[in-house]
Amino acid sequence: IFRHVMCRNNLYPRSGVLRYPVPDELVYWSEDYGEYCPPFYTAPHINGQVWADAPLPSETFKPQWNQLDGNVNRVSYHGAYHIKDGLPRNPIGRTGISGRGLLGRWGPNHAADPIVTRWKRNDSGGMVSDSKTGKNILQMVAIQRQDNKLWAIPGGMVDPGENVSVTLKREFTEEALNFTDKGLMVEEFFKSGGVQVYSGYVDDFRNTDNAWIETMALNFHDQDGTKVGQLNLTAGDDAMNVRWTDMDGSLKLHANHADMVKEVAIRLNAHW
Ligand code: RP5
Ligand code: MG
Ligand code: MG
Repeated sequence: IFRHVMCRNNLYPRSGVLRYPVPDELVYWSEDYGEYCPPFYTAPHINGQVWADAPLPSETFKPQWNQLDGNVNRVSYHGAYHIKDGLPRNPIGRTGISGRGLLGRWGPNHAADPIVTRWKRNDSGGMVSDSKTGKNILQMVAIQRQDNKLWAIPGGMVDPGENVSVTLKREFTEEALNFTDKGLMVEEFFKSGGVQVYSGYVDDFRNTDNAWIETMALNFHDQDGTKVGQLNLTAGDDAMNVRWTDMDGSLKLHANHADMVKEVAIRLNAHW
């Protein structure tokens, strides 16, 4: 299991709170770090939001950890997480900050990431291959995130009780098509079934010791480029740009999205 990087040793986003230093060798909870003393921070604006939990500790709010809690999925892909002093503990390790930061849920915050791909083609419609690897080049729909300006998969949070397949199509439509209903084609394309390439922890810069993002990433591939591969993309919601991006080993994406995308390249025997 990897040691998260993006949620360590930096200023917590949209705050003046500096994370307590966590060197590589002291990420895991099993490693002794006696003086570890992370600041507690929950962004004030999340209080009272419908998508957010109540503060803890609380007399009235008793989350059912490690299970489906009403509509809220508090189950981690990484098995049962520990509860320490009444708060769930990040399954990867220390982040240098406690509380929820910008995240709504204590424990896992479930997201879904649609990796929409097509083959790169020249003007006459032929597939384009890489001169070094000789393999055909894939393109993916990437958005540029407003919050950290990084290019990313157009993913989003799973609403309580929402089926992940609904989240995938909804977030793609919001962020890459600017809410425009392109009719049955997009509907059918997502229905045709994606292939799961990742489920688990996201090395996201918003993670804390008590709240973290987990995702399920699915590949939706337009093999002949006649479906979503034809669409004009328009950035919407919290995306500031959107484009078809060539997939390559040098691709730098938000969080650990490049690792998820790499799985797609391997699976489709594409250039990476
Ligand atoms: C990521 O944040 C997840 O993998 C997903 O892409 C995204 C969900 O958060 P928002 O886009 O809603 O901020 O790290
Ligand atoms: Mg979104
Ligand atoms: Mg998003």
